[in-house]
Amino acid sequence: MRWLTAGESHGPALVATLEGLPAGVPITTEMVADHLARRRLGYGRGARMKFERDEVTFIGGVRHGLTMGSPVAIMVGNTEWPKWEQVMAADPVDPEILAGLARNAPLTRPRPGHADLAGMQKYGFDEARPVLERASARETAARVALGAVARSYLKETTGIEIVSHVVELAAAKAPQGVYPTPADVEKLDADPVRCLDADASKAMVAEIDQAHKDGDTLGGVVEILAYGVPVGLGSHVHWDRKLDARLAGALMGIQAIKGVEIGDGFELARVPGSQAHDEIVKTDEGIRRTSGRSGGTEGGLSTGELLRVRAAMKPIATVPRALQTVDVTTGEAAQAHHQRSDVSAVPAAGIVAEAMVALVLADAVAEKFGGDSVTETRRNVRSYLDNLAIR
Ligand code: EPS
Repeated sequence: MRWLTAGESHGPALVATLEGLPAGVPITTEMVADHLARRRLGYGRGARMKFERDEVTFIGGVRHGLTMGSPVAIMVGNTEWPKWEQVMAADPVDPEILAGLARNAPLTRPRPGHADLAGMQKYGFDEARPVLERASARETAARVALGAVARSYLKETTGIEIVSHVVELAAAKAPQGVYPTPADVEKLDADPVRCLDADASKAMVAEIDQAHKDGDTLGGVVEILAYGVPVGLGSHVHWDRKLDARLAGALMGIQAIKGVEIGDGFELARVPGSQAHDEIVKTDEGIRRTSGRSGGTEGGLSTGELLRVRAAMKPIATVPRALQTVDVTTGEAAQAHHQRSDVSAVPAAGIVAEAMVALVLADAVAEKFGGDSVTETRRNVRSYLDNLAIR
């Protein structure tokens, strides 16, 4: 399976394509729109989330609610586009018109923590607009659109279901070891910070309120759980086939993510081996593990237990209480540019992380089970599981 996105934050639309899906995956505009709406939720988002809408259009690959086996292409329109039509026009615009537009003022004071400075240096721009337009987390809307397709494929072929929740927001933490299930998703989506624990949720909201007052921004940690992952996705035989490596790379590829853990991750480095692994026992349901510390992968293979990964998001780089920088036109010390920003986008990052996990698992399922129709893939999955020699 291969996928790509294109489009800028203030461009006309984002586009995303996914190639390698079988025929017969149920997907509709409404299913994609529902996931995009989930991504816009979350206490602490900025003004743009309130007035902008994501407009979903299928361009290819789907007919009457089912994929056809051809590449799926989805467009997510930016309703803000009319305001940016000249600033972000693909074709040249009269420089006099551009000079009169406040929106087009050159962004020469790069924000620490954003791609602005290194991007300008690398690509030879004298201002940050062409860098920040693509570095922006707006692009994650395209990934969530594809993630909606990937999760439908997973559910149809293997029954895999993905859930995420916010476990830390700045200093506020949810109790450890509580894993929401698909039955909790509605409740999670209704919570302002997508946290299952009511007290922790209140503490997270309070953190955001305080940061808003202080002109600051906040990061946090999201946890993603995948239920129903069969044993044997990924492989131990080569580094780039390891499922945990693929998950870590995909999650690290989300804007502002600075750390990824599989299962208990860093905590496992602090305990002896006798307390770090998941012991293997024979139960009435077959061979199982006594705990889930590994996060459901061993040696780069899925174990068939609950898949659990975490991603740490740094605070948003557009800090209202602007940070120290250098104006690249004058070389003088300056304050980083700031117009508006989110205080925190951690709840949204959880939805994006779900999409990335769905895309990685979809790729691993397609690789393991193949199939050109959902029926064929499902048959292959069943045959594999029914014929496992050790179980
Ligand atoms: C973003 C900055 C903000 C967010 C944007 C991501 O946009 P602006 O600079 O126009 O206020 O609103 O996120 C989205 C538009 C979105 O759909 O998630 C950034 O710098 O990453």
